[in-house]
Amino acid sequence: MISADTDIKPFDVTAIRKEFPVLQRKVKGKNLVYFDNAATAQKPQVVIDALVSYYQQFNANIHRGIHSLAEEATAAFEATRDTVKDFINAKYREEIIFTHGVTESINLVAATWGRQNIKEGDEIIISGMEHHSNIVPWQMLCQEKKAKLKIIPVDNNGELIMDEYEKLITLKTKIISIVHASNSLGTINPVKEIIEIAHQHNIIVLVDGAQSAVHLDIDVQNMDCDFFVLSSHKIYGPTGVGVLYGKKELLEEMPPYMGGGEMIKEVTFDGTTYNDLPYKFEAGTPNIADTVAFKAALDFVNEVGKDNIRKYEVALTKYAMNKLSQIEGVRLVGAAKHKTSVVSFIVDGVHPQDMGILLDNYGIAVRTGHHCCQPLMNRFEIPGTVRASFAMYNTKEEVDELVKGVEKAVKMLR
Ligand code: 7TS
Repeated sequence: MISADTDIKPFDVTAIRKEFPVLQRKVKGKNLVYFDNAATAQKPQVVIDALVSYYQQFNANIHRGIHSLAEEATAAFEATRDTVKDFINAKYREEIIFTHGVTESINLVAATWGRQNIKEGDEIIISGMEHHSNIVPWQMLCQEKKAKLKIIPVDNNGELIMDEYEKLITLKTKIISIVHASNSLGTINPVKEIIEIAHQHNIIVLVDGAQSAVHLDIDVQNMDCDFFVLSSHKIYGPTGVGVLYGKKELLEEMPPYMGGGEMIKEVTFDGTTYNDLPYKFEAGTPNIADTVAFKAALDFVNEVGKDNIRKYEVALTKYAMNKLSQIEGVRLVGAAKHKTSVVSFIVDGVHPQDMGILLDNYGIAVRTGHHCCQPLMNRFEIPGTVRASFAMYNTKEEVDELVKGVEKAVKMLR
């Protein structure tokens, strides 16, 4: 779906950039440098076109209508399910549940599988580098069930201490919910090893793929995770769409999350029978337009090639880490061996927020603060970091702009 006049292979960042209209804009009179991709990625024209064309040409509610528009909308919506299935290599299409995002997907599992299976005294393991959305739902469940939340510690490089992980497991451990790639440090966790160990103890594992699905090849069958969650908006797709992948046998045993239309087979005042997967978990009218457009984003990523993207992003990240670490007073946070394209840093004597405001004056968008990982920031005894996170359309020249901006800010603020 990349326009024919752009030569994309081998990886051509100039051509890629032309596909993202927002990159043409100025901020504070400067060319936009968008380094907040871990929060949300920008959208290529094909995604915007897919969104507009849905509303212009075949807007209709899905699954229920027999008229042409309803059939077309249903086909487009369900086509995204097939594309997601292939994107993460799920075995069955009914293992793909559409949600509003990672946050809802995790809450769904905690509220359904969790309520059904967690009893007083049971234990849930997460890690010290989780996003709040993979902490709070489990805390809420633990509070309700009088269960215990245990935390895999993080070392000074920002990697999980795997020996400690094994020690946390007991006969009471029921589920491990773990982030695949950290949003604040970029650390890629050894999820396959974590899952293998968990399964030896009959413990199921949820993998938070919010940050990994866009950068890494995801094969849920090979990984053997029990649940995998992702958000469209971090993979160049629209906001408001997410995925819960779950192994079919688990999803079938789980009670529904929300009640309403679509998730039922038959309703009488005496009782209700629930729909088959995946619809049992998709009550109400879903976010049809954004789900339809999500397919265009996945097709786009597949066309550019995840391998190509990853190689490029890794090189850019190394370049940025090298340049930033040479600035006096700059300290990189997180030195994991395997990382996504996230560079987090602090500057002696400069509050991350002040740095963020100054960089915005140069047109550079970074994220500052705790990145919804307050416990991790506490672990490093810092209030937060400045985070630059790279996508396929970022360039070396943009990194140079960031380095110049940080140097200027350091001089001004210290
Ligand atoms: N888990 C991780 C690892 C994340 O990075 C995020 C969002 C979420 C869960 C929640 O995803 P959502 O799509 O439901 O919001 N992370 C970020 C971030 O790093 N900056 O803004 C949002």
